[in-house]
Amino acid sequence: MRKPLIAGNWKMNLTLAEAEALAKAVKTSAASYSDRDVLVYPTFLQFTTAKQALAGSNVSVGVQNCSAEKDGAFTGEISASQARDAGAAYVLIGHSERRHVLKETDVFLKQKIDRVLEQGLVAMLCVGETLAERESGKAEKVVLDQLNAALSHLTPDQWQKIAIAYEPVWAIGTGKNATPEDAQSMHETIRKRIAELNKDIAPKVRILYGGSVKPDNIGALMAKPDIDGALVGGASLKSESFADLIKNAI
Ligand code: G2H
Repeated sequence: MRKPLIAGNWKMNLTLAEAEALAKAVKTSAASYSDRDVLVYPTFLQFTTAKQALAGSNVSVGVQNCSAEKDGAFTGEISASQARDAGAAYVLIGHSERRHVLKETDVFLKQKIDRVLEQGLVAMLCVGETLAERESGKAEKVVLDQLNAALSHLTPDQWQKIAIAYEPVWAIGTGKNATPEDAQSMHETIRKRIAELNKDIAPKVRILYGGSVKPDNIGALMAKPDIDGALVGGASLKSESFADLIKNAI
């Protein structure tokens, strides 16, 4: 019942010309698949170019972040309404690079979720534990605390516009990834918690895995019942590997 979703997080990479070329390649590679959704997150500066290159395709475009505020004097920020105005369908919220490098807090991320939902966009909330948290047996608590803080106040209608990306911090860009069994276990935990909040919505929410996902490991991850897609960084930057990821995501 949940359509697989493969999302490319381009992070702070690519020139404008490279982003345009990659977007055109993604348009071609996604074209033959109607049974899975494809999404890319360019930088703000590349957003419109990528969006135009993807016009008429089945690929959605999102932004990697937005402000917790509605509008006004917030230099360097972009608002959820500006993201919607530019044609974004998704907003990535709380990526671990923002939680850890930029010190974004759960309270702040909840505000961002509210801004995104006010605009009718899909908020993709990233959650995940550090290696120290996993090794001390706190992984589930950390992830559920992040989930509760950002999402436990949502109404049933708002839940329709939520996706979750579980990204263990120790697996991001490191070449290490959680085993499909470890990832499934956390995804199941997340879905159980959503069911406690809203049992009807829990089977419908897409929970993506992220952290060194590659064409050769996506199949085993996606074979697990609660893994509904992948949020891919490094391997989404090369047209051939992202094409293979889309192909193998089933
Ligand atoms: C995790 C992921 C994409 P990578 O950050 O969000 O990146 O696939 O490079 O680990």
